[in-house]
Parts: sequence; C-alpha cells; structure tokens
Amino acid sequence: MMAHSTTWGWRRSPLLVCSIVVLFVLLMQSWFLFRYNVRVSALLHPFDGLDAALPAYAQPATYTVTITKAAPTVTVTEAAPIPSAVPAEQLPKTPAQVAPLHDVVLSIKTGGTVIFNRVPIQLLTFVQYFPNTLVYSDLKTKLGDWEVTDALSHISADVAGDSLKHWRTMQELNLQGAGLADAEGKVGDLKEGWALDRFKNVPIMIETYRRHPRASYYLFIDGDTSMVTSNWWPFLLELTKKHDPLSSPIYQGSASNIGSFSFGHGGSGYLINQAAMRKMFPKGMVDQAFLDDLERNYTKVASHSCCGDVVLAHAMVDRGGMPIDSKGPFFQGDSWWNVPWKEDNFCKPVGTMHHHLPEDMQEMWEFEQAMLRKNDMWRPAGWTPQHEQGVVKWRFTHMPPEVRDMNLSDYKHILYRDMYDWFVAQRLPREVTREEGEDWGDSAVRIGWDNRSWTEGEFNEDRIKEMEGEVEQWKKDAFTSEKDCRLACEKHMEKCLQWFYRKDHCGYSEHLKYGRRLPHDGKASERRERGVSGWIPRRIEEEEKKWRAKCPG
Ligand SMILES: *[C@@H]1O[C@H](CO)[C@@H](O)[C@H](O)[C@H]1NC(C)=O
Ligand SMILES: *[C@@H]1O[C@H](CO)[C@@H](O)[C@H](O)[C@H]1NC(C)=O
Ligand SMILES: CC(=O)N[C@H]1CO[C@H](CO)[C@@H](O)[C@@H]1O
Repeated sequence: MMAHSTTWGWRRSPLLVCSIVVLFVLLMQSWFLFRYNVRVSALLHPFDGLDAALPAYAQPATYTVTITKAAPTVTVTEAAPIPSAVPAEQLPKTPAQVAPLHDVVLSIKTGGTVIFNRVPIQLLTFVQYFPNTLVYSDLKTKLGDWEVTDALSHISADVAGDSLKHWRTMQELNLQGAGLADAEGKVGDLKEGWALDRFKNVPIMIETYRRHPRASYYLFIDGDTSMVTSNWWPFLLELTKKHDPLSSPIYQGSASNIGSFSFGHGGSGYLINQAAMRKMFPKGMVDQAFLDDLERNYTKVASHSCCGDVVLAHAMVDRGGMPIDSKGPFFQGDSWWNVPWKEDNFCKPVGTMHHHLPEDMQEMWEFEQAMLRKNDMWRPAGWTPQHEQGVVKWRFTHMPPEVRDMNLSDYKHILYRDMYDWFVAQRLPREVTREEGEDWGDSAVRIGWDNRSWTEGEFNEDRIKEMEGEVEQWKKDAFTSEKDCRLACEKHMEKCLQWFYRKDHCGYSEHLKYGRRLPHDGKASERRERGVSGWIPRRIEEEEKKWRAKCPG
C-alpha cells in the first residue's frame, strides 16, 4: 500500500522530485564549501582561487622547485623540542626548518656574466624555503635543472637603443661556446654588462606575474642578496593582518633617493602584494597590447635612467600611485661586513642582506640554521603536515582565523644583535696594539684592512679647505700620518670608535664596522700602504653594553 502510494506520488509530482534534487545539490555544495574553506567571494573573483585552475602556461614548470624536492621528509609531528643544554654544533642537522613560503613568489635577477658565481649558492641555501622561485638573467641558460629566463628577450630593441649591444654580444658569444667569464670570474670585454641591468625590472615583474598570477606576495631580489627567511613569516603575517593582500596595495623595501625621487633599492629586495599587482595590471595578463605598451614605455624610461629599481618605482607611482614604503633596516642594502652596528638597528630583525659573496651567503645560511633552534620548528597556527609537504598550500589570503590571534611578539626574531655576535664580535681585534718602545694608544690595529670608517667621516686636504673658520691643528694633522689619524680618534673625538688611515686620508666613525681585507701581495710595508684600520676596544665594549641593555638574551 505504502509502496504503491509512493510510486504514485513520484510519478505525479515531477516538481517535488526536482525540488528534492535541487535541495540535495545545494546541500552538497554548502558542505563542500564549508569543508574546503572556500570563500564564495573567492569563487566569484576571477583572480582568486587555487593554482590547479591556472592555464597551462602559468603552471609551475621545471624551473620551479616543488616542495617535495626541496624539503623531502620533514613533518611537524616528528619535531621534538631540542634541549637547550646541548651546544648547537652537536645537534642533529634537520633540513629546511623554516616553513616553506608557498604563497610568496621569489624572483631573482642576475646577469649572464656573474650568474654562475652567485646564484647556485642561493639555490643551495634559502631558495629551498621558497617553492616558487624564478631566476632571470640577460641570457637564456640553465643552472643544473633550473631554467633561467632571459628577461630581455622581448624588450623593444628600437627603444632600448645602443645599450642592447652588450646583450647581442653575449648571445653571440654564448652561441659560439666562447664562455662569458674566465676561471677567476673575470668578464673581460663584457664588463659593461651591468648597463643592461636597468632594462630588466619591469619585464621581470610582468613575467613573474604572468607565471604566478595568484600569489599573495612577490619578492624581488638580486643574485647577491641573502635572505633571513624565518623572519619573513612574522613579517608577512603582521603585514597581512593590517593589509589584505587582495585589496590593500603594498610596495615595500629599503627606500633610496635619486634627487627627490624615492625608490625601493633592488639589492635590498622589494615586496609587492597581489593588490599592487592588480593596480599595475588592471586587466590581468589577457591584454597583450597593454602589456606591450607598458614594457615599451618603461624600456624608454630605462634608456635614460641609471637603474632598473628606479624605473620600476616610476612605474609603480605612474601606474598605481604607489610610492615606496620604506621598511629599513628589515630590507638591508649592505653586507654584514659593511653594516654600521649601532643602537638604531641592534635590536631589530633583519630580512635581507646585500653585496654578499658566495661565502658570505654560505655563512648566512649556517647562521640562520643555528638561530632557528631558538624557535623550535615554529609554525603558524593551523599548519598541517599537508602544508609541510606542499600538498596543501599555505595562503595568506585564506589564513585560518586563529592565525589572527597569534601573539607574534613572542616570536624569536633573528636580530641584528645575533648577526653581530655571530659575524663580528668574535672577529673584532680586542687587544690594544702598541708600537715598539711606545707607551700610548687605545686602538687594536689591523694592517692591510679597510674598516670603512671613511664612509662615515674623513679628514683630507679637500675637507679641511671646506671647513669654516679656524680649523684645529689636530684636524689638519690627522691625514698626514697613521699616528696622527689614530690620535685624532683616540684623543680628540670622544665618540670615535674606529679609524682608517691611508696616505692623505684619515677616516673616522662613531659607528662600528668590521670591513674587509684590502687586496695586496703580502709584504708588510705594502699592506700598510694599502690602509690600516684601528678600533678602540674600550669604547666599543661600552657601546655594546648600551645596545645589549635594550635586547638582552
Ligand atoms: C604609455 O605611454 C603613453 C604615452 O605617454 C600613454 O598614453 C599610455 O597610457 C602608456 N601606457 C602604459 C601601459 O603605460
Ligand atoms: C603578547 O605577548 C607579549 C609578551 O609575551 C605580551 O607582553 C603582550 O601583552 C601580548 N599581547 C597580547 C595582545 O596578548
Ligand atoms: C677597498 C676600499 O673600498 N677602499 C677604500 C678605502 O678608503 C678610501 C678612502 O679613505 C677609499 O677611497 C677606498 O675606496
């Protein structure tokens, strides 16, 4: 009876059947949306969504290291807290301890004559934390299995003019298998290659966005930039809390000036978010005529500009009304040996470093690996083993709500202080040097060494001429001998921490810099001729105490 009446009902009421089916579909869809945490707005917005929906040309190809290749077997659950009593060097080495930044595209810019000297060490070190990395040069080549893109292959040659001469020479020599640098890394007649560099930044931005149109952040660095990757997590989480990457444009870096125009210095790296990219490319990547026009316009700007980072800043301002937002010293344009150590930066976190030789990068890597133990495999709230393996990608635009409540002031940032202790404090000469038979002096001296004092202040003949009024005798004497220069710093300038003497030059500084060896052939007299550096250990120790009081530990 029941069965009969049901059959009867189904047959006679197609509307009811339809309604049930529609209701079922809606229920399934809601469950799906809830289960996978997909926001409806994300489905409606053409830019948003997952990489799986990308057209083939935008899919990461071989030039992108997938996370399975970079960080093979680290899982969150296996990470036991490391007892602090064990000295760092005895701890087992775990690869890739920083959570991979799936949602940041790292774009490295370099040149054909230097790429082999610089970029391999980047790929071996911090790049493993950036699963979406692209390498650009001015020559199409490979680094191992990495594809390197020629940033200049599509630029408007008629607008770029004569500057492309070097580019053509390089292509030709490469075809001939002639080699672009000799065994010592010298580039001979191609040393003007840097003149090409200014054309690259805007085409690199276009190409990077074309390949990864859906990332939250795009970070652009040079081939001699080091990254302190672990500090980027708290930096980007805080930034995301304040500025939605989809709607609040960000263009940040270390601001430098040319005249009154500010730009994000390329070697320090600059950060651009999705919202800023959309302002630059309002129609995305579909309007090729627009993109060609953009490239052409800024190739023209580049042809009478000094540098590519300046050209890019012009584009950001002209096209999107986005001037550089300065975040120094997080973005650092100098190397550890040329950074002035001082109260202003000592307790601040560091994000990048620049002018690094491969050995500096290797040391930065070892330094960061050791420092990571401070945070014991820190991961953002909501991070799962699937994120660790890259099966599920961490998106700043789809952060789990509990991330917003994370107290990041507890995060143990890697500070300038840590870098100072690792790189400088141990190496700085601390023993006061006295000449034979002399009983005076407060400085520890190193000959054949340039401690970069002169970048802060210098006495020389021209400077004395420029000085107004009566000039004290000690200033006039300072650049006449090593002893007078040393005395100027030790006796006449209370805050002077260090000095540098070379014939007719006396540099002095109230900030501490380590500096580098001056190239020379070894004889003591020759080394002395190249330059002599002195530091005043007593004053430096007092300064260190002051700095440390602000961030002990
Ligand atoms: C390129 O420059 C021309 C002329 O100044 C301008 O009309 C056009 O809008 C610019 N296009 C882009 C994409 O910058
Ligand atoms: C975060 O942690 C710091 C240090 O532990 C504390 O001083 C601060 O009040 C905390 N902030 C919030 C919002 O809980
Ligand atoms: C290697 C180097 O940069 N040396 C510098 C040392 O200091 C003098 C000025 O006193 C500079 O001119 C040199 O370039």
